[in-house]
Amino acid sequence: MTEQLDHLFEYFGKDIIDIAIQRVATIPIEVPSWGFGRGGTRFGAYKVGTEPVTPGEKIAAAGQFHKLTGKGSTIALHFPWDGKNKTEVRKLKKPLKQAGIAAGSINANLFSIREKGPLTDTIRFGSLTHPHEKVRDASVKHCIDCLDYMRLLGSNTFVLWLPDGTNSPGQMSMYEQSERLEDALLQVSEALVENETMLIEYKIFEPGFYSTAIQDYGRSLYLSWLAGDNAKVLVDLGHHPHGVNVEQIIAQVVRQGKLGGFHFNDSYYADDDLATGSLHPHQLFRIFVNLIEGEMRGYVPVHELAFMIDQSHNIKDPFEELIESVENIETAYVKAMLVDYHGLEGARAAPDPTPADRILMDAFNTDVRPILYESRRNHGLPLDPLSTWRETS
Ligand code: AFD
Ligand code: MN
Ligand code: MN
Repeated sequence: MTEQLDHLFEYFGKDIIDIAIQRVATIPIEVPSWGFGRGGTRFGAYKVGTEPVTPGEKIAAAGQFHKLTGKGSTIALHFPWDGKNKTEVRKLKKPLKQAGIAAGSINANLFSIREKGPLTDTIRFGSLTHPHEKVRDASVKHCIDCLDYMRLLGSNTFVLWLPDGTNSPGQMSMYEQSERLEDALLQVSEALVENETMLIEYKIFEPGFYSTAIQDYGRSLYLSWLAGDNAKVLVDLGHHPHGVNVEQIIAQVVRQGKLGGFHFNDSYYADDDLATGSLHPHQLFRIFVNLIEGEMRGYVPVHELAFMIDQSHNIKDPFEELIESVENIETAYVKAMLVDYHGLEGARAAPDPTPADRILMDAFNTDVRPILYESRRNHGLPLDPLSTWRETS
């Protein structure tokens, strides 16, 4: 292994490799409470009985995950799944402390039917864009309650993914859908104070199969400008139509100072929520290349973005699939750090795309495992977290 590392020192330069070893260890990657449970399809959730169920169990699992991988020092929470009121939310502090992790992004849930109040099954017609004012008001209130939970738990990131949409052209005026959304969103953004961030997620479809209220990055970006400095765009990798160039979206949003973070996952068809990097590792690499280029150009530093894994684990063990995802993210990030950006700039300026692409592939084709092992060794982590987990659990 030392030999392989020496070879990398020689080929890329010791400085570059040392930075990669250090930065891959410190890039924060958040895990979601819901990702430790087993997800389902509309045909069923095939639970095997070993999955954590209560919020406390999920937080404990996240603590183990953090000890094994060094990632997941914060956990994304989802309300009311992880707590229905302040008393329940306050109760999360103890398991978080015991697990040695902190609360990360706070996710509003505007798609689950509540036991009491206006958010009955009528939310199939929308939440912030519902035709009835009292449902819109209750939905805004839920978001504002989430801001209270965020402060209670010491977090400063609120995530809004809006399930609102329609299933047929007659269902709702698209003008009214837009107006209601903007009115409601402004009420939420006005409740934010300095250093608090609202990340606005977009998604092309589902559960609405005809229109979605925040359907693409253009809408999300416009809303984030409307909502002010606290609002930014959240890119969930599974939320685009086929063939969309996600890294180009990234460069454009970064240039506007509006990229807030990511929900990582991979997909073959749509929002499949499969393991990040399991299908499109080169896309993940290109995304990191664009983030690093943005940082080099003086835009947002990569480590200031919110990186979260948002996946639904239906077949594989959720804990193991999260480890796999973290390793794929680390791998893509390290490969992107090995790109000869100076050489790339020269080849692009020439312009000579052939060597430019060779520079990218040279980094992408490098076996970066010695770098990952070294960074884990430096932090007292198991070199192969998945094998260690299988041996010890
Ligand atoms: C759904 C959405 C979206 C969101 C997540 C948590 O597709 O990705 O982030 O729920 O609310 O999967
Ligand atoms: Mn998401
Ligand atoms: Mn999704």
